[in-house]
Amino acid sequence: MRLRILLLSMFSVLLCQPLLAQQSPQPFAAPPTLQEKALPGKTLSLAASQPKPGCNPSGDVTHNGNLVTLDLNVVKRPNKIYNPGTGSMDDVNLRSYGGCLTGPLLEINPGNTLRVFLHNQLEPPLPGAPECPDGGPNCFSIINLHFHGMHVSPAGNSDNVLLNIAPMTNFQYEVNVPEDHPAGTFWYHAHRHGSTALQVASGASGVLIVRGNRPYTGFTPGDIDTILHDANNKPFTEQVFLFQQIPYACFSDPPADQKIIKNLDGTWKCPAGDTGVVENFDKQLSSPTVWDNNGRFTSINGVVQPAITNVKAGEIQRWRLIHGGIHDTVNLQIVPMVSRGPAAALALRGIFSGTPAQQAKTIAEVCPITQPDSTKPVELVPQFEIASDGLTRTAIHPIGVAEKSVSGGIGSNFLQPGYRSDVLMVFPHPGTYCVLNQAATPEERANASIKGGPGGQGPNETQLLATVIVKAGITVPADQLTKYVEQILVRNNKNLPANALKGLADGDLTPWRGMPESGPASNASDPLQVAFYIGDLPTPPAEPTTPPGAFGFYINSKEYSPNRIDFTRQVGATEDWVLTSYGEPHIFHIHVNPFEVMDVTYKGKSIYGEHGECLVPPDSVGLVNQYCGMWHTFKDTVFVQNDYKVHIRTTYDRYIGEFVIHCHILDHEDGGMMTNIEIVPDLGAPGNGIGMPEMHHMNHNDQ
Ligand SMILES: [Cu+2]
Repeated sequence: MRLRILLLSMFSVLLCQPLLAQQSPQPFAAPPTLQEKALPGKTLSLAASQPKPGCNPSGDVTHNGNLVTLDLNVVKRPNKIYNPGTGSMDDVNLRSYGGCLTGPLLEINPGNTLRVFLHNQLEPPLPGAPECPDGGPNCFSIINLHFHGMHVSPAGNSDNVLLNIAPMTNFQYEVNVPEDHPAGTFWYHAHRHGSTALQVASGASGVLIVRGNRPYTGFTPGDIDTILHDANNKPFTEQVFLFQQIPYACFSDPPADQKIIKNLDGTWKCPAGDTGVVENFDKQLSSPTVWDNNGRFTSINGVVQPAITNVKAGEIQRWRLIHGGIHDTVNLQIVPMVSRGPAAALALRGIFSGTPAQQAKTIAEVCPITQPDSTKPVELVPQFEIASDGLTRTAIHPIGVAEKSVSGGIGSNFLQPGYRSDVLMVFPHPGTYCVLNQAATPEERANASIKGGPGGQGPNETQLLATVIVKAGITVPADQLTKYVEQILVRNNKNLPANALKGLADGDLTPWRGMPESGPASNASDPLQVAFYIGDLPTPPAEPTTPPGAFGFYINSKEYSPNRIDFTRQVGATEDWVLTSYGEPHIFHIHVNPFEVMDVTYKGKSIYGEHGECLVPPDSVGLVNQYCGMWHTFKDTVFVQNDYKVHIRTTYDRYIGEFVIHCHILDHEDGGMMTNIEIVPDLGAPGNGIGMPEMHHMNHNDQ
């Protein structure tokens, strides 16, 4: 009996420890920024020359007219990540641009030249480390820089992901952002084939914002930035959310027999004094369920489960959401917290403890999907999406409201790795809200069974991403939020041309649309195909052979070869593509030019009605098909669910050169799910219009 009491008291001490450890929430932090450096002969203001609070990235920035010059150091540096599972700050040592948990926030304007002196200060591999052949997950100290979603040249020292910047070397990038580049939310990340997933998972990514001040004149499209302000022309408060899923682990000695140290429940453990790292592709990244089971938490700008406190009820804010993870869906929903039950007292203050599994119970109690004592679904806080993948939509797309606006839409904001979503947020009343990564049913998981299913709709347990503690302000009835946002936009933009103002009153954003509607495609009757498949050749639906063909990560039955160009297309052409996955979903991403989602079909039938309304009914937990709301939107990254066909149209605008198409599940990319595309001046001319007659060295196509 005495033993039992002793055990019980020990147990309760253990249970209470995380609660004792944390008395205040993790504060929300914007991404770090580079220190401004003075131009020669100039001095900076005192404020600009002071080091900023928080992490200061290794590097600096100068502005000189249209030239933005960065010194950016790629380093592996010690850091700390909050772990609610233990209530402690875990020591980590990770690779990133600048050495903070995320790369510095970069802000540029259309017409800027972005000159980046990239200093790769990662240490070369130790003697005896594996060689670095082409492809394969290796060479973790070789890096480069990709400007995801940017419409810039892929050639030379611009957005060229075929570059290898070796350890302890420097490289000068020069990216000319055209005058007519749309304003929006983009990002940059490591993209050296073979080390992409490991480096991005380690934190080698950052947010790139293009800010525009071009007003809509009645003739030329304007920048959405010009209408997002209060009555005094002060821009709406902005919050940047770079979601990262850093799978740091501690390994048992000796290194030759590396095993991840785990708790009894299988989650990963870093004993006191140990340092978490991201070094082992197979053990930390490549399993489809590794992120679900490792007990790690999605971070936002490097902070786990931050509390956002600078929000007032009724205030419109612009949230820039960027999925910088490598593999797993973030199914973003925002729900008001229920202020009863034993867990509520701390939760209302933004304090959550425990492993993801322990937290799932708390979340079910304080942020339930149904209203207390009812089966009625909880009222979500709407996310008014104004741009997807950085490009302004034709209309405000309300996510999470049942009422109809111009484009309609309910449910979740499904963020897949690589996606961006710019949303206007209004919290209807003061109080605490949960920003959730909502769970999906097993059939809806990213890696659905061979039989298919909706797939890619969220984690297996609901996770808390952040809390929002909303101060008193203007209380808005929940069912009037859409009208409220539209009316404020109209009220604060009275100088707009009459037609634009009239449309804005119904959420129409056409005057600020990021891309013009595509023209007709030259190959509409015979579209290009991208078919993703992991498995033994041949790619289904072809009959399997005996013995089976080679196993691999395939696009159109081929694994990546740097020596092969699979698509050679004509600059200026507009063409259709059809994207499919077999067996499990993949994520299509193409560099340089965005594409327009023309249609999504399921078993040969469009999921859209005549005006883009979604014909697919919501499922049992209120999630809707993630393609709802994509009709005729421009994107650069799109989820390709097995059993669905995604029909896209793109124009190879302006730029020639070689770049890539790949799966944005980045461990798939490293595994071989990537292909080269080359845009040439003239498909009908000798050498495709490149080089001189008799010149052979331009062509490395070994097909
Ligand atoms: Cu994939």
